[in-house]
Amino acid sequence: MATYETVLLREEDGVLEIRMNRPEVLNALDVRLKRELREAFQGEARREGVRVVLLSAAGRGFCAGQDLRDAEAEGRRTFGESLRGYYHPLIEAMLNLPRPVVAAVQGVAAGAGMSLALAADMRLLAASAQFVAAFSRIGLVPDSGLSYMLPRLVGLGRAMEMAMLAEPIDAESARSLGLANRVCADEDLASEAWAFCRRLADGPAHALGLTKKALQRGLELPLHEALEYEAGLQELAGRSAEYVEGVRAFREKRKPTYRPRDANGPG
Ligand code: LHQ
Repeated sequence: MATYETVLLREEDGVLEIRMNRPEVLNALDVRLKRELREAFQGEARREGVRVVLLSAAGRGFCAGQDLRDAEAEGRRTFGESLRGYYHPLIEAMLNLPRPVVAAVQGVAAGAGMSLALAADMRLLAASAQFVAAFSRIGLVPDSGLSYMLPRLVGLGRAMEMAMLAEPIDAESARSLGLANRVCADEDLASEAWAFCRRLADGPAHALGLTKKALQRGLELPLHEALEYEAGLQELAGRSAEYVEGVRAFREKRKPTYRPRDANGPG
């Protein structure tokens, strides 16, 4: 497994945890952290054996967005170049990964840090979690996919308010808005997140990858095309060892085992 300076990796039971590790600045995204996150999602997350990815953060905050002090290391790069060089490949790697990505969020997720959390397929929040679409506070516009993901998750009117007023959204409000799948006590976040990810990793990995695609495309396509797209994916899923195992387990009245037992097993 690769080793990085500002990203910690841990892999267990098919779950790869990608942990941002600049707690002293609330995991603000400097060039190195951006590069390492991008590499981890483009490389490590795609390795065989990884069934689920957990994005987490060290310290009291999830991510304070772009490191506003990192201008020097960014050199003469424009905002557009920084976005295209680092943020876009990272966000695309997360959304295009054919595996579930779960974010475990404690404390603040601001600006591009909020975008990162929203690019995960599901979010588990600690009670301390706060989303702040901080861009407008410093005279910027939503970026790193926020304008794409936020209205899809909460609807246009609420997304407008969040992006324009940039008020902090606490964990309970986030849950009622559809931004959180679960909320738990801060001290339980790591164990809850691992238990959640292990459950996903026990599932049919190939089918879950296709499920991610189906739901993403379902938001984009007209009904007829969405139905056709589903049918195409079902043709694939229906030919898999996972389906054979799922139906066999149903008939035998036992829980299916989707994790590969050997190189030829399902998964
Ligand atoms: C930070 C940061 C930070 C550096 C806290 N940078 N050090 C923009 C530009 C270019 C291209 C791409 O995209 C973007 C998108 C964006 O992400 S724009 C939004 C950027 N982020 C922000 O505007 C948030 C700035 N931070 C804050 O407003 C506060 O720090 C929040 C509300 C996040 C947390 O407040 P507190 O809990 O009171 O913590 P704090 O402010 O004391 O921060 C702790 C430390 O972290 C502190 O360091 P220090 O050495 O003074 O103790 C902060 O300076 C540092 N820090 N955010 N983005």
